[in-house]
Amino acid sequence: MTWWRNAIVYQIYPRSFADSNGDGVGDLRGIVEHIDHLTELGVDVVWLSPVYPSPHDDNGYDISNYQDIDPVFGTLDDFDTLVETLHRNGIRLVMDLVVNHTSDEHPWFAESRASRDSPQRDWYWWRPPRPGMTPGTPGAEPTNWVSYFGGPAWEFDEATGEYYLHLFTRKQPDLNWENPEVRAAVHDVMRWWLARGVDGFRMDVINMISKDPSLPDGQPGTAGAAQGLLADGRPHFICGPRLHEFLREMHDSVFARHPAQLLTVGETPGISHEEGRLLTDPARRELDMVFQFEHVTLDCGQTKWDRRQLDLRELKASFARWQNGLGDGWNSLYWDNHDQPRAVSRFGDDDPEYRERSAKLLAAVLHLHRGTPYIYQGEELGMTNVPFSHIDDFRDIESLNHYRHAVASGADPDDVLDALRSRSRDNARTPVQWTNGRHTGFTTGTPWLPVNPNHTEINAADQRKDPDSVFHFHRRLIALRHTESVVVDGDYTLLLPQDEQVWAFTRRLDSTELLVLANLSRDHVAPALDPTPWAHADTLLTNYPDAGQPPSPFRLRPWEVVVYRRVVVAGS
Ligand code: TEU
Repeated sequence: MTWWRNAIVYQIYPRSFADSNGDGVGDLRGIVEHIDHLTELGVDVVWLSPVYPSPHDDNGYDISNYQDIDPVFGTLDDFDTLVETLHRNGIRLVMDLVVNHTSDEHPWFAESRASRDSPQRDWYWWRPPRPGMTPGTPGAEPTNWVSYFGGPAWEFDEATGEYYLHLFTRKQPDLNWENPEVRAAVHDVMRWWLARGVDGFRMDVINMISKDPSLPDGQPGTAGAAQGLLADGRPHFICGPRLHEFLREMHDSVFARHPAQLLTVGETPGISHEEGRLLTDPARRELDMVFQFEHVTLDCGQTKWDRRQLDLRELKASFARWQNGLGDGWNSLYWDNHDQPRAVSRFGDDDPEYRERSAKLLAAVLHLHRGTPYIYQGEELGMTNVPFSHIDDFRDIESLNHYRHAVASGADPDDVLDALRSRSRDNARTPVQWTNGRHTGFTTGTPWLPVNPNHTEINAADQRKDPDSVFHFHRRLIALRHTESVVVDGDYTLLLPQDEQVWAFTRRLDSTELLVLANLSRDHVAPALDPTPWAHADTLLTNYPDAGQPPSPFRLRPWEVVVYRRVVVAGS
């Protein structure tokens, strides 16, 4: 069996994990110092967000050198120590590979922008202004595409009189994967890290590497009211014409030649489960799994800042579609990462009365689906969104740009702040809450982003001592995946798809069947399921202390989750 099928991955966003030298920014030695947190939890893999040299315009997702460590995080020696410490503790390490774009301070881009005749000009997407338009003025961009972080996706370069493409910030120019030299250079980088001992890659926006080379305009009117002349260019760069070819080539020239089995996970916004199947079918030799975004867009309108009430029926249907729609492919399972607001505040209930129960419920529901679960640092503690009060509290470029653009186009600043409070990526980026002490034990200096004031209530030190904590609940879920093959390989069936409060599903492998029942509300509910087959079932896991034998009829208390296991006898 492929090892990652029963593995649990823990994501570390190094800037916010643990600071060993008092400069207020987390670092590699900080991770080594907290290895016991990971081993006690029982995770199998760490995915490390970028630690490469970077101007940090987008917190390291803008890389200026692929083969070194940024001094703010440490040195290559520190990195080797981290790999060695993780491996000694039976934990693998997956690197973040950000190769849709580089930093504009990467030497490749410096060379490319030097002149129109540069031998590396074609490593990036350079285009002249729109004919008849004054270069550098609105509308003169080669296409009308909006950037993910607001404003046009093109930046005018005075010196050479052309624009370059940047789907993200202007300091993140897109590499031109049409050029075989670019692909070979990326493969070299990957081999270099593998030779250093890493166990795989999480590939940033990897489904954007192939663009339609004719670069057509986006459909006018598709980019959200605040964006003026701009439009949504995604149809021309999401899963573009050569994506599968590029991934197959990468697989053959990097992974197929590597002696150990690696883990590759592609970050793939905007894909359907059909595309997910193509990308992860092992026979096609592309990726092991992908991060899809369907479930984290269901509470969004045209953009993530337009909040929409989540309909539980849609969320369940989305999960079920992916569970059953991948054929021989494989799911990754996540609520949280460094780009998403905190799950307990978003899908759970972060009122102190329900916070712990709903954090446990969300964990149980996620981990008991079929796929590889990802835990984002702090999620195992039930960390919540942050009570930001002023725009100066934010650091994330996406949030700051959105505020600027929205307010400039007439939005009420209080409304914009309100949306930022619930959706900003900074919610996920406050320091991991280690203790109830000063700066939550994250740093002896001044943290780059202040800690959430609720660290006095929510912190690792308290939770590790409390067997009933969110932390220990995660530990039990992780152990369950390691010991119960039905969690890994069982068939999945969604029950009660129309229920607006209850999430119910079964997993079945041979004669073992699990029933997961979860109440995503503050009400007492009675799911309309026949309890008879479950009368003699064991209770495997629950977030209420006194849940015993299955009640008949089934009843669930506010935010209760319970997992039953039975042996199926023929005909039952
Ligand atoms: O994210 C890509 C992406 O499309 C989103 O997660 C995006 O950041 C989010 O929708 C914004 O609302 C990846 C990284 O995870 C992210 O941190 C980087 O900023 C981005 O790529 C650019 O490298």
